[in-house]
Amino acid sequence: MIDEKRLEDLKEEALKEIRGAQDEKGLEAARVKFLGRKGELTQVLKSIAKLPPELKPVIGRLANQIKRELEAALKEAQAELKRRKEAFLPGVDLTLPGRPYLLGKLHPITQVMQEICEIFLRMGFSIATGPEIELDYYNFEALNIPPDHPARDMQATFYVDEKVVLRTHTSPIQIRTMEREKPPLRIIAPGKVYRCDSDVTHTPMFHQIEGLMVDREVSFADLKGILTLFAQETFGEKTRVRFRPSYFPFTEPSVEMDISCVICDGDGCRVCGHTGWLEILGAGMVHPNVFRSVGYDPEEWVGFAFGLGVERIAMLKFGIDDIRLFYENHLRFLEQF
Ligand code: 2NL
Repeated sequence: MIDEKRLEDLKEEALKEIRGAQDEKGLEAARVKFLGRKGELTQVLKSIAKLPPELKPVIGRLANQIKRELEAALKEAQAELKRRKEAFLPGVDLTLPGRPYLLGKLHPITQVMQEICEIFLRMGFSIATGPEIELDYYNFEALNIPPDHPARDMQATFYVDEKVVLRTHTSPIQIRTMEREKPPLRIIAPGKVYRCDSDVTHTPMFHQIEGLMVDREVSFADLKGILTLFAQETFGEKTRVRFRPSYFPFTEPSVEMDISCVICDGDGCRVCGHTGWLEILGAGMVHPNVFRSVGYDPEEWVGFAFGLGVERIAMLKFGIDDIRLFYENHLRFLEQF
């Protein structure tokens, strides 16, 4: 005798076979097995007539409901098989998971370089560029660097030949720009520079940003104001600065600018050598001889210039004590920024 339990079991068994069918043949077999002319559910439906009258409505309703459910499951399984067939391309498995999409990011030095450039762009400077392989003239002579100056020493400069060097700073960009354009001028010159030097704080290639402002009335106060703003935008508005007298052949007077230590805020620590201060750039008023070499009249034009090392700023910003980490291409290091 059929009862409700037996019908439910039949339904579960049928659903399992319908949903588990791997192809149309398997699905048709499942249909015949349960819903065919001699199918198991069909048999049940036929036998309802022989049931005692009080059981007929209950079993009959349940059996018909199960029949409808199985028909629906059959239809759904057919549609699924059709979808799978349509998705098939020779040699292509569309059911495989997608490959992970790895996002690249800018190198930390590039990030700091762009950030610094943007600060000066907001202050009205424009970006200038130039060649990395440079004439001795633009790298040294036009910058009032005499032939016996230490910066010309073979130790520091990569020579290509007697007259050609790898630029040791980005100043030649500014010399070329002044040769090309009439004052007033407000430019920054970012780029790669090369020096024969290698230890925890020096790499043979590093990045520099130089700046130059030339006009009829530019003062040392303008230099201090602009560089103070730069320091506060880069290291935070509470940053204090100080200027110490220094020497560069291409500026007079010359200074070096320090900021209050980013680690100890001036109290003194290992990073600032217990002074509370960190040197971050060199600057000064453009030397009259530099103006003469580009054809600007030093009686008419004045200007200030500055130069900074991008790696040094990045090391201070990110708290890194070995410059070489930037160039070893360890993804786990680079991905932190
Ligand atoms: C430093 C010092 C400096 C300049 C760069 C400059 C360029 C021209 C004329 C005059 Cl065309 N000066 N550049 C001036 C002072 C300092 O760099 O220690 N850099 C890392």
